[in-house]
Amino acid sequence: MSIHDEAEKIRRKLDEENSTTVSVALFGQPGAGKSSLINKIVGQKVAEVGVETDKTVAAASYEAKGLRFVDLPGYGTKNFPKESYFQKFDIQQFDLFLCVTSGKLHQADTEFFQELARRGKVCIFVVNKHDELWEDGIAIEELEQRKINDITKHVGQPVKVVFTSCRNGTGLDALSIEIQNNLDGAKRERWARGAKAYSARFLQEKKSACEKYVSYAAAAAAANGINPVPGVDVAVDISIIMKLFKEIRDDYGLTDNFLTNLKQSSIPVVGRLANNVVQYAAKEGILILLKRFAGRQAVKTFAKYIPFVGQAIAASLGYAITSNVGNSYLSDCHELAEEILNNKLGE
Ligand SMILES: Nc1nc2c(ncn2[C@@H]2O[C@H](COP(=O)(O)OP(=O)(O)O)[C@@H](O)[C@H]2O)c(=O)[nH]1
Ligand SMILES: [Mg+2]
Repeated sequence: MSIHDEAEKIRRKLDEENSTTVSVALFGQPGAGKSSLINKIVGQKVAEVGVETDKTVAAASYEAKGLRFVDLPGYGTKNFPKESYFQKFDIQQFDLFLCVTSGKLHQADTEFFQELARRGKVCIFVVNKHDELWEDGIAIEELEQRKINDITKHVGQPVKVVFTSCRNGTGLDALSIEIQNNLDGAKRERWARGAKAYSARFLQEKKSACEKYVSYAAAAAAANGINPVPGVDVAVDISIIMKLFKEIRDDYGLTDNFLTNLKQSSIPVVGRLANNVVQYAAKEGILILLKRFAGRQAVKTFAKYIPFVGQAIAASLGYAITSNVGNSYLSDCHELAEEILNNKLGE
């Protein structure tokens, strides 16, 4: 394939990647914690907590970082009769469902679940407010088992149950991993990139997914290069790199405000990494990185990505430099996120 064809292909691939979304629908009784969970999963306050969406006409929809969450209104209510519910909310389109409960499972939730199961849809049961699960003299494991038994009895089949607490963070990592395990291909990677990491393991998944995305963007930046970058003997599209860097920051939850605070951290490594992440975000910073990697003798090649980016592009100097630049930025963001996790630094 010629470099021209490969360039066209990689641009399409990048567009495709950018338009991949994971859509998750949540249902369950008002007050169970659906909005709180959405916010915890994306690591951003996108949904308003403590407001009932049951009475509204439309399902509340939130989108962030390629993840779409829809808070479904009550099933089989006066406003939303069962007969028209699946069509009205286009239930077939969702990748996955979360049945969120905190107290007892309601009849409407059971019925909705059974309809989903009939249509082969994946539904995870989330028992939220785990922090409130307590009874004098009864072990937590026993209380959890009772919940599981109660759900199994209602729905009439074994189902996946995850216990969570938005208050103390219990189970948020397990939930995110369970969701990811029920997705495939590009959606799996989208999830790893967009969802907030609550463990080192998930951070690692995030990094792998970002690495692949870096290879696409770097290839597109190399293929799109029109004007040579001053001081660097190669033509690359800096705007693509700038956009890539912003996406990496978003994927790691590194907002401008958060970074400003982190720069002042009393932990030296945090301050240094936050400084890098901010400095290299600007065009001048990207030029510094480009020059740094262009000057290197041995440029690392990323053999495992050749099938994705194409032979000719992968062999080009532009790609070697842009992928090094992208991975260097990714490394800084990743290390910073590890420090944030280890030191429990919140925004
Ligand atoms: N103790 C406790 N309270 C929670 C938890 N999750 C949500 N809440 C509270 O439960 C109430 C309802 O939460 P919300 O997310 O609005 O529920 P929704 O109606 O299902 O969207 C709010 O006051 C939340 O602060 C949790 O894990 N533990
Ligand atoms: Mg809500």
